[in-house]
Amino acid sequence: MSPETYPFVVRPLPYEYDALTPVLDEETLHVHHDRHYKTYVDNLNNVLADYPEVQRMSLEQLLTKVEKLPVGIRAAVRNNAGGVFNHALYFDTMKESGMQAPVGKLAEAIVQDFGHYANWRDQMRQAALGQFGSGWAWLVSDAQGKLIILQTANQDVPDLLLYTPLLLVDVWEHAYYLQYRNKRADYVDGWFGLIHWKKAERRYEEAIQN
Ligand code: MN3
Repeated sequence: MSPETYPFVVRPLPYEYDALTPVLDEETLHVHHDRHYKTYVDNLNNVLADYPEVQRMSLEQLLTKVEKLPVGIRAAVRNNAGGVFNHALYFDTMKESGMQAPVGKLAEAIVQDFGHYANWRDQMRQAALGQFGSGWAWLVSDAQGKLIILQTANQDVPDLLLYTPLLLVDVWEHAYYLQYRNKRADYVDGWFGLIHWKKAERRYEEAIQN
């Protein structure tokens, strides 16, 4: 993530709206990206509009330096900056289906920490399906390169001072309901085939270098 600051902008999808079919159809991507994600960007900018001293903070700083925020906007910043961060990364770490397996050092780490890709997939799936209500399931790395699966509720992010997010799956109903109705499992199973493993690998390499 580049250190962008206010006013935050909607990042265009790095692929066409029909690129993720049939797992995610065009309508789902338009509604999710153009409306839901955009709303978090707009709301975050609105929240920060009257706080010039906060406008110099990056997205990561807004999410990690809560004590620097005026008390009255902390909850709104947490929810909307989280929504911006999570959605930008979610859309960026998917691609048209093709390569289905992890690569490089990340592939090695998955074997080391989970025994086998299939075990990792099972645990990631359980995290996504087991997240009660709206939220996210994450694969993150700590600074030593240990991989951890996490869940967060709503638009919360993992502790970015401890972890580098590598992958995440949005399990808010808005991510899948148009297409899958209540079948979250079918959506999550499809998501595994959209993972942009090269980008996840790049993020992992950065995580262990820093
Ligand atoms: Mn979403």
